[in-house]
Amino acid sequence: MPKSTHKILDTLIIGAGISGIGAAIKLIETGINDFLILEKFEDLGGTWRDNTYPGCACDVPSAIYSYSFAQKPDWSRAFAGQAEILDYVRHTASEYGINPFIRYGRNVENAQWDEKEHLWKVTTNAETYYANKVISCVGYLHEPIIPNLPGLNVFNGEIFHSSRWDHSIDLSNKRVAVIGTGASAIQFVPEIQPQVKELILFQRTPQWILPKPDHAIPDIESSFFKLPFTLQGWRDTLFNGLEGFGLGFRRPILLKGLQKAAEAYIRYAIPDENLRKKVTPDYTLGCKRVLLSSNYYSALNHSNVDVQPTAVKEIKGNTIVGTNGVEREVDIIILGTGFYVTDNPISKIVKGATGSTLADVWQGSPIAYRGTTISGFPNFFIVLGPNLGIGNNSAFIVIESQINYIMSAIKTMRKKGLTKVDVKADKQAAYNRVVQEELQGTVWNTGGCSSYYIDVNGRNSVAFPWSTYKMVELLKRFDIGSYSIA
Ligand code: N01
Repeated sequence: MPKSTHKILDTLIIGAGISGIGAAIKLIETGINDFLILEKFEDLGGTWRDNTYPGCACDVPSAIYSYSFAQKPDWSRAFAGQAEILDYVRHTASEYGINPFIRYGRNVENAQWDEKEHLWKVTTNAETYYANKVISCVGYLHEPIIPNLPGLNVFNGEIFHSSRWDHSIDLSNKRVAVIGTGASAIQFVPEIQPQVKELILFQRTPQWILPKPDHAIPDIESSFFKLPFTLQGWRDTLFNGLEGFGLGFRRPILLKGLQKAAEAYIRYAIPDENLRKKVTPDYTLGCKRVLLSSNYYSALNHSNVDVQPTAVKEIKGNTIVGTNGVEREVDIIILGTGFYVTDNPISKIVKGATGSTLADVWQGSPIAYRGTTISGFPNFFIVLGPNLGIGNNSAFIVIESQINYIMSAIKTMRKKGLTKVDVKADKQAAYNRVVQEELQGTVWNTGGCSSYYIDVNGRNSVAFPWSTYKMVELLKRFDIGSYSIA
């Protein structure tokens, strides 16, 4: 590598959420202290910092919603709330000494690979940084989708997205419309329903929902989990149990029984025949992420709730017009419309060896080798990358598996004195051919729904087609033979 005059870091991490903090902890463990985390906001925590909507909580059991190396025996609930999870992330960052490595208020605007120097030049709104490696930890549920609806930008009332909840707006006695009925909406709808005068839910597609076995965890249970091996044993049990769902996603016939249970739950929870019809999906359970809630359907039964099974056509003044022609005048609109998943904005600013961005190369269909490295983008690692979505288990498992792989790559580079690793295009293509073949029979591809798993080209760029065990195995160690090296 030619000599550069800039201060050069070993690694830059983009994003101080669960992935970024985890990567930093493991870098230090690997003996690398020559790194920084660039965080665009003024606080860490990622999705758990952004999402403060009422009722925001985990839909994965808390016992497995933590790093394997920083387990927490004393969650207050079986499915922890946002504040407790954010506290956990903050506490872990501080316990492992990560805070001094974070540079807040640094929005990455451009990241360019320098083929001569074997360096990434990363430009932010504040400063420019240089590093040999970049680990993107920006997540894929981060950039809110604000739908491009005619009249939305001149709506006369208040409007905000669920992930940017405006707590200064008082919802009491207001006419509130919610657009979107995904994982976020089903959590906040039961919380706001008692406050508002009218709640109009614009539901483009109903979701399959199962009851959520949430409960407060008594002290005695937490004390038990402080005994050696008990928490690990419980984590293993939950992990293996949730893998059963994964098997169903890959062999949809196995989900029939669960779908019957979900149908029975609708019958149990909703007395009104007409409302039942509106909320019953016509696609196979699992095609969209299966949701858990024990209070969403009961909230819909109240007389101040009006479920409109329609997409939204436009906004006229204070009136929302559905594509079915329905018109409802409201004071406030809450967008529960989700995130840019397969068109993550980071792809537009990361430029590889040829100067093309990830977005140029991907053309709407994100693709990576083992979900982590991209040919032509040397020394760039993407956590929660393409085709690693599991939907049935904790995201921590995916994140930690990828961090293992990345740390193994970094150790290999150090051991062999390498300054560049770039996955070979044919290895990347062969891996993804198999991924796509394996996805063919899964519920995500065959279940008859549209979901954020499927990109603009109709390709599934999100789901992982095998078990989580296989993912852990696949990402256990860096396979240098698949890479061009220098
Ligand atoms: O977003 P979504 P979310 N007009 O994409 C609708 C994670 N999460 O924020 O289904 C009208 O699921 C869209 O309709 P349709 C979790 O991974 C985790 O709720 O596309 N409607 C849908 O109903 C989850 O999967 C936790 O037809 C429009 C909704 O908006 C992910 O975040 C908790 C529309 C979007 O649903 C995203 O969840 C919460 C339009 N123009 C969330 N555009 C945990 O507990 C979109 N919609 C860990």
